[in-house]
Amino acid sequence: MARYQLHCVGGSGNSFKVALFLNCAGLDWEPVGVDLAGGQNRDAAWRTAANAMGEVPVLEIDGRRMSQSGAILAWLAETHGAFGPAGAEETFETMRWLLFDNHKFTGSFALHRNLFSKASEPHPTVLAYMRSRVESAFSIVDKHLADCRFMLGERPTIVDFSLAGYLYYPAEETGFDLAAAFPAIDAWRKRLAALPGWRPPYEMMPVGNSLPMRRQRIDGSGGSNHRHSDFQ
Ligand SMILES: N[C@@H](CCC(=O)N[C@@H](CS)C(=O)NCC(=O)O)C(=O)O
Repeated sequence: MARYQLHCVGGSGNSFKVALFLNCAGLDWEPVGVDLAGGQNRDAAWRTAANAMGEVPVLEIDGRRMSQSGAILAWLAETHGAFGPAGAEETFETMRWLLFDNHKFTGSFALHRNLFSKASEPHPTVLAYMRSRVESAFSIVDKHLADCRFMLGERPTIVDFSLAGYLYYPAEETGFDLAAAFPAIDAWRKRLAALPGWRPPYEMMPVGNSLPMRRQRIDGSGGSNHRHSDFQ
């Protein structure tokens, strides 16, 4: 058994954030699939054993199970002395961006993706509202990245892993052509993808089941979570 178990599903960008750290830091880990589509995370026993918040990712080591990708990333950086902030100023900046990511950047993008490609009948007004939230948050990060290689400067940190969690899923899932709309984000995600250990999310976590895309349900092709990213 690997040292770390990451309870996750391939379609979970929040899980991918943690997988990125584990793989880029060269740690001994394995993905453990969670059946979100089948409601495993709503099961009382799973919540008691794995995460009372009912979410993935959950990182397990020596019987300890941790949730919330931002908290896990901070713990991993501290524990392994890798990809963490250096000094008080960067520690503050790290917290600042992790909160922005969870609330606005990933928060809006992941919800828009669910509505865009998975909800049965997304209301056009709601979809347009979520799209505008994404555009607002992404414009802020795009502007920030126009002047630096990584979010905190010259080297990659957990801030990059957190913000990049959903940026390698195909446009047919997310509804965004990132290369066309946000050139600085596109250039930065390519720099991250060049790091040793980087692999696309469905390759890194070929496990579990998330809700199938609307089209797959209509086609009857089910909820396989073993798709490919179109990012190169
Ligand atoms: N802020 C949390 C968000 C976790 C989250 O939203 N996980 C999703 C998958 S990406 C989930 O488990 N959703 C299941 C549900 O809400 O029922 C984190 O960063 O870990």
